Amino acid sequence: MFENLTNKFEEIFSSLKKAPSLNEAQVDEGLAKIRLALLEADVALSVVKELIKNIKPRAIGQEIIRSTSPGQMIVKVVFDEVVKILGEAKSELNLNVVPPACLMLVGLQGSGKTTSAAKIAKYLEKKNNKKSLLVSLDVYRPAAQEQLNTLGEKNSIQTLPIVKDQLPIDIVKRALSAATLNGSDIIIFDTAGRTQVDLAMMNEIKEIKSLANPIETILVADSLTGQVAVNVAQEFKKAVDLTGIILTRVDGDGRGGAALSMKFATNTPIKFIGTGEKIEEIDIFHPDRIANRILGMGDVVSLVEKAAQDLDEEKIKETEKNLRTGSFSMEDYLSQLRQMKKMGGMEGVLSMLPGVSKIKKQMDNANIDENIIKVNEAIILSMTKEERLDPKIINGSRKKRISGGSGADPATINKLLKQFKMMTNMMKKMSKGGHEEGIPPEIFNQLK
Ligand SMILES: Nc1nc2c(ncn2[C@@H]2O[C@H](COP(=O)(O)OP(=O)(O)O)[C@@H](O)[C@H]2O)c(=O)[nH]1
Ligand SMILES: [Mg+2]
Repeated sequence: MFENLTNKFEEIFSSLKKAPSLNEAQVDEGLAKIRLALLEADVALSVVKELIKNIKPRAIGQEIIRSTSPGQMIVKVVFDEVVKILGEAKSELNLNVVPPACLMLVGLQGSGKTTSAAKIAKYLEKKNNKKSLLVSLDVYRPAAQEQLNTLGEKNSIQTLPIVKDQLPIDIVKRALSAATLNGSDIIIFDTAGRTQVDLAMMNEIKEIKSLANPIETILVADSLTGQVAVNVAQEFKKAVDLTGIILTRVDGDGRGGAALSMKFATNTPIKFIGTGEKIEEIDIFHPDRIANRILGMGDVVSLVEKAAQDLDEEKIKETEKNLRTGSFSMEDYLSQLRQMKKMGGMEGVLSMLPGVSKIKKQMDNANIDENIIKVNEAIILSMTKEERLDPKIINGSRKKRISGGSGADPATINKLLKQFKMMTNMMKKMSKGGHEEGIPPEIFNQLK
């Protein structure tokens, strides 16, 4: 997520931070680099201008140039201004209405409306204990209605049964009475999309909107399309007055242009981000956490929250302790691999750690993905207790036995042993000199 932009910010900040003092020309040079990085990330020009305009007077202010750690203070200024551009506070769904509260999702074809409809229903069930009814109004694309209903059934969310050849308006009427009858708190309308914004599409949305009277009209936009997503949002905003935006495919978006531009360019808050194809891969949009990620400071709060939600805290504490005391073994590695699997693999964990782009590259080279996690699990399970505690003793004949037990070839076992070594070295380094890796000690301690 946003790794291209993050890498550039890390570079710019690290050279600013190195300088013991900064003069105005150096600050200007840093700002020029920031400007370029933002433009290359496909951030809207109006947003880049606004950011630089707000950062500049603060960055060249006397308090910074004269301070003892000018680079550090500039980072803080940039962070503050990015948070402002992103919208300052998180923006929740408005459900403050006599039920059923209608939410209407609009957007281009393939932007992720259907997936997001199911994600939101699940999210509201988990977080707010609300029962949703999923309703597809996409009568144009073949099997679109079935797609939503299948998703609903798979995830135990109520869906409106499909009546063949019914028009969207009639489906809305049926949904409203069905929701009242079965006591749904929320109706989520998944509307049809087009490949581009057109008049017929807008007219249909307006008609549906005036009948369903939704409390939230939410645009689902694909962050991978960058400024196109922003332009689409502006058009929808004009035509149907959006109350919020869901930005999807943020998981694959290295640039972050849409995320950074959306709020400022459309004056509409991003309410959620989609971070994967799975039903639970949706997050509230927290401007401060996103700014942390973009600026390479890591989304530690989300990481900790996620850890608390998904993971076995005792196990983590034990692993952390072993890590610090240098007795980190294959057993710990195995438990860590399992925790990682729960958290959506390496990618999920690493993308949230601060200063992590360097490490992540190493990991990419080591080719760690979820499949490999499974294979590694099998290999470790085929080791004896002795071997797990002290992998150094694994010689040729032991390798052969492990290979037989796990089904993995010796080369894969070697790779795991090498990875393990690399990982323990890296962790030793991080636990000693976390600060050098870009992790402030107070944050690093939270992770322990
Ligand atoms: N990686 C990723 N894929 C997504 C996300 N949201 C949706 N998708 C995928 O995008 C494709 C189109 O989504 P769909 O909901 O059918 O789009 P719709 O045409 O707007 O209803 C599907 O393959 C989804 O799995 C997301 O946040 N991340
Ligand atoms: Mg759809």
